[in-house]
Amino acid sequence: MLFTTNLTDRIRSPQLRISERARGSGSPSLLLAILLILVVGTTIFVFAARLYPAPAPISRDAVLVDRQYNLTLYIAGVAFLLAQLGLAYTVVRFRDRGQKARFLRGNAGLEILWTSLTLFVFVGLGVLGRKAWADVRFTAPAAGAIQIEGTTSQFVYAFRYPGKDGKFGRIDPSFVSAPTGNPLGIDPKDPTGGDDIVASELIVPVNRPIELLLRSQDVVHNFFVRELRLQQDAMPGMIIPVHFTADHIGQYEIVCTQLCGLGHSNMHSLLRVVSQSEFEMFLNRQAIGP
Ligand SMILES: [Cu+2]
Repeated sequence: MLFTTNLTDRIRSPQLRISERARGSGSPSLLLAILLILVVGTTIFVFAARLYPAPAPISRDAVLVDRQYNLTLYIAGVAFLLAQLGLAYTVVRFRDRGQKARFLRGNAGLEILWTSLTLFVFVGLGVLGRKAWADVRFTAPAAGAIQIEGTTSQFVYAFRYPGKDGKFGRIDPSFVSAPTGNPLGIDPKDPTGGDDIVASELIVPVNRPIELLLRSQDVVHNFFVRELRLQQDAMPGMIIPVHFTADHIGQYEIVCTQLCGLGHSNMHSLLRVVSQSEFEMFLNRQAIGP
């Protein structure tokens, strides 16, 4: 009974409540501020020290993508730094000292300021980035681009070159038969398909524009080459063109970045950027046949 009376008295007395809270510790707010500073410091260190650098770019568009990525990273980095340090300062500065909390109705001017600032930054970055992204998709490839068709299926890539006539043969799903050497279903009666070359790796000459026509035979797959900074889904029923010009001879991995089934993790191929003469040798070798 005594306990109940005491408790009621304490709740009723605001002075008592405030003085009790004043005895609270300031350490949780300090700890939170230190934790925030540590998280910010570690994050900035990881990016600034370039602990996980991307492989060197091998096309002009890849350089544009890197430039855009860095710009976005710097702007987002500054916003992240200011927001987190502001938060750390606020939790310490306005920690509970037993004072009465003040209610603020908000500040319309400030709301308008940071909303329009955010809008400006996002739209601005989008407009600036349109070149890096849209250049390989919505513009025509340079004149004289070599057309290569890239077909994805569970869990392989097949690349088709049009052969000497420069024309791809007609494709019909009813002719698809990997065991008989026709994985893409090229119509045997179409004369333009007789010289088509099908390879499991993408071989391209250096410094020549390539137009890659992406298709899929079954589910959504993806064509991703890190060094080209080019990543594009392949959709069943669609032909999606992308183009690139690789300016460094070498071998680069092509991976599928869509979870396309149980064998997804094994779905990869190679992009071989070779000299013009090596490319011609490859075409001639394939044209003669096995
Ligand atoms: Cu796939």
